[in-house]
Amino acid sequence: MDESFRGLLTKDIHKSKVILTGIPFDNNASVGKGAALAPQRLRELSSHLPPLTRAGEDISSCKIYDSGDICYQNEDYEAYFAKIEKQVQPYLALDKLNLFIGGDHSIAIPLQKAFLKEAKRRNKKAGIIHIDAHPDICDIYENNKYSHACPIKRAIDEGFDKKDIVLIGMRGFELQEVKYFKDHPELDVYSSSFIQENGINPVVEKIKEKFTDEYMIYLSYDIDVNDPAYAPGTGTPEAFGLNSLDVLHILEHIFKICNVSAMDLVEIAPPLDCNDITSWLGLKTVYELFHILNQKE
Ligand SMILES: [Mn+2]
Repeated sequence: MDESFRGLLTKDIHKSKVILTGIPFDNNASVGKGAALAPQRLRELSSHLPPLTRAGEDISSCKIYDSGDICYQNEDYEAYFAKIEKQVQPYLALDKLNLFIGGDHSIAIPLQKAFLKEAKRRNKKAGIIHIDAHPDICDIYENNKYSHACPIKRAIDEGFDKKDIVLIGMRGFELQEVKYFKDHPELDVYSSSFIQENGINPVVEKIKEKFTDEYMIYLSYDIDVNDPAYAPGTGTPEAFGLNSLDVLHILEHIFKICNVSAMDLVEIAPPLDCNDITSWLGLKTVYELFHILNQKE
């Protein structure tokens, strides 16, 4: 196997624009498992990928520092998440894009906690843009408060302001989540049907208006926001989703508008995939975003 991230890797963290960390953990996925294998599979596939965008733009000046994986060693979830939080904290303190490859969505729990701490240290407001078929705002799911159905609720418990959270692509809910939205209209929630009917512009305008320069953004990208036709390799496929170009365009706008200092890419499950379609989608999407990063300088 050739080198991963062809032409993009650097061993010098200070020369990097992106710090990549794998979090191979899927114990908190409720239906299909397999997301723990995504960091390895994406690295493998990346060795076949030239450093170019879909328009042929050269992204090779976007250097990536690969910090490796934070592995689960059968400790309890609280201890594992504390370990993640501790290990990523110094990376978040650097002025880079931190890209975390999961893993199921529960890995966002310690990441968002560490991110909030870093935002406070920088005297910035912390926002979350959650792009997913599911709101993940359950207080507890299958008796597990660390379930992949809970990270947005945990983020609110940690101190994120509800009005600083935007949920995009929603279409699969639990009853308790529908009730939570009724009780908390300050949360911005965009369904996949809304985007299908109105296009992405109203969402982009809202993000522009809400997330001014005083914010730093945690962007959470669950691959299942894409329709299962585009992303079949995921544990909780949800019908009636967005097409992959609409999702990419939303992400590109977010990168242009906001200071995205941390991003996760979660719920890609290679064992459930078909010809690596879903892994390729995730990988090629982040390459497009690296190009936006290059343009921002
Ligand atoms: Mn989801």
